[in-house]
Amino acid sequence: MQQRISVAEGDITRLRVEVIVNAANRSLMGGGGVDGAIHRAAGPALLAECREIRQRHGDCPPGEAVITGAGALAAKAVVHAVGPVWQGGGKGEQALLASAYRNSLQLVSDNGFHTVAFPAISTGAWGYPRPAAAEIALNVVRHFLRTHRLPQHVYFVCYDEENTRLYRRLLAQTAEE
Ligand code: AR6
Repeated sequence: MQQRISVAEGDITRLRVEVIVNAANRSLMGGGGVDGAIHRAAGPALLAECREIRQRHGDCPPGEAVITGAGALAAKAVVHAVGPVWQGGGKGEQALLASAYRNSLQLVSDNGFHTVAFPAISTGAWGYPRPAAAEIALNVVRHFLRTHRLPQHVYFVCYDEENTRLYRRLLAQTAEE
């Protein structure tokens, strides 16, 4: 199991994987942070696809995810996952964050993709405490990999050293359990 999860540091748009997960908002119309970086690198085709999905299905609520092509990115697809805004922990944030990861993995699996990269959803502009978010991300991914053939490899992409250390430590700790 261990070899199916990796931690990488840097810009998620540069990673060579089949699917890149975006930390989107319910409008799917782009934004700052990793969302901005992905839309900038993917170009207008990605936004056009998101707009079409929104016109057909409306907003994407927290905990949900949708899949599109990847525009100019080297990846084959982008999963736009909407995490919760952190409001102190009493508004179902844990379940919503877990659901955002789970639904993203399900889309990757259903579409036959082997490799996927996640950013640390909700931990930037939306203020989710990093250690708690990392623990949820890792638990959901581990459970999903145990019960599904695909994806074969999941990358957690950290944008800074602090988060990289956090994920590496957690990965090592839980591997021993
Ligand atoms: N590659 C990997 N990780 C990144 C990158 C990158 N290029 N850029 C930032 N991060 P955030 P959220 C990290 O704020 O908290 C947007 O405006 C960042 O350091 O991107 O889910 C959306 O449109 C942090 O650890 O997403 C929404 O409105 C993590 O990605 C809102 O922000 C997530 O930070 C979503 O907020």
